[in-house]
Amino acid sequence: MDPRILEAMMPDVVAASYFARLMADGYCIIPGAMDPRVGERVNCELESRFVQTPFCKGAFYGETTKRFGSLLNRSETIQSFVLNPLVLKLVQGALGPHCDRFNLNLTQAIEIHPGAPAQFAHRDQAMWGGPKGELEYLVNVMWPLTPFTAENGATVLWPGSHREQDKGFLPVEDSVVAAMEPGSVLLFLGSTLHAGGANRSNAPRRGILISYCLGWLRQFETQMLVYPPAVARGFPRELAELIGYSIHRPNLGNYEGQSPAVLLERDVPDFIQAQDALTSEQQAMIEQLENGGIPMEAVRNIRGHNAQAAA
Ligand SMILES: O=C(O)CCC(=O)C(=O)O
Repeated sequence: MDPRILEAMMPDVVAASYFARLMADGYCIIPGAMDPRVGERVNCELESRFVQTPFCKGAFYGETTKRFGSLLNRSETIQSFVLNPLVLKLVQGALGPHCDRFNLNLTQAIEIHPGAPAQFAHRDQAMWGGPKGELEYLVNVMWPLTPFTAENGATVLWPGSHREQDKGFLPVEDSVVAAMEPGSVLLFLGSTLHAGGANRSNAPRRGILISYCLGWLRQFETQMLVYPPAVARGFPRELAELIGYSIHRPNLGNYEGQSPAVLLERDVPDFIQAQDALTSEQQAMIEQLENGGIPMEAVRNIRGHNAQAAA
């Protein structure tokens, strides 16, 4: 059966099954997640940018690869990748327990050219200096625009490496190749060791990488500069919120004490009323306090400070 029909019939069962694989192996591939014609359209929309973009500089990106970001500025069709409901459900499952909301971390087109060597194996969560192994920071989503094969540089992953954070390198023999066709999608955790593969074929490998991170982290690609209010105003609300036009409770990322979504309104008022955006637990605590219910120590961390710092 067409995977998209199965998903339409039993969305929760399908999501639960892929989520279990993602968390057990550190990655999962969903065949037939998107009509491949959507990918073909994106490929055409990005064609001239692929051609005109210079090769990257530096050993990590790889000097026989091309990359460019800001994809929502370059193709309206990309919105259907970024907002894919099944993907968002899996991302919510992985990141939801560690944040009030998750954000778009980057959109990046990657073209690996013939002759490119394999990339250094790495974990994308290395960008952030917090503790590793206790929480997931990021989910990566790779949508192939050309077939991904072992010969042409398909992403290589180390299954289970998200449980071995102390190991920077693992034997190549333990890796798997994410071979897939356009229309399929690969999801992998920010804690999973992976790399772009070597391209030993005679044609470039193209893919679109979209990643989502915890809503309280600095994003890899500075989304609100890439999509300033004049641009984000034209996006669906859900997309604008993912970019960062939203509050991460309590009160993080505000503009004049309100959600930066206020900047998407046609007339932004000169005087803006600062407004609490608290978690439901904090709100309940305050209500209890107002009703004379609980001692002051219990609300010391109301701004997200720890109790000692706030004392
Ligand atoms: O192109 C790929 O398959 C993976 C790229 C990657 O892991 C990266 O650039 O961080």
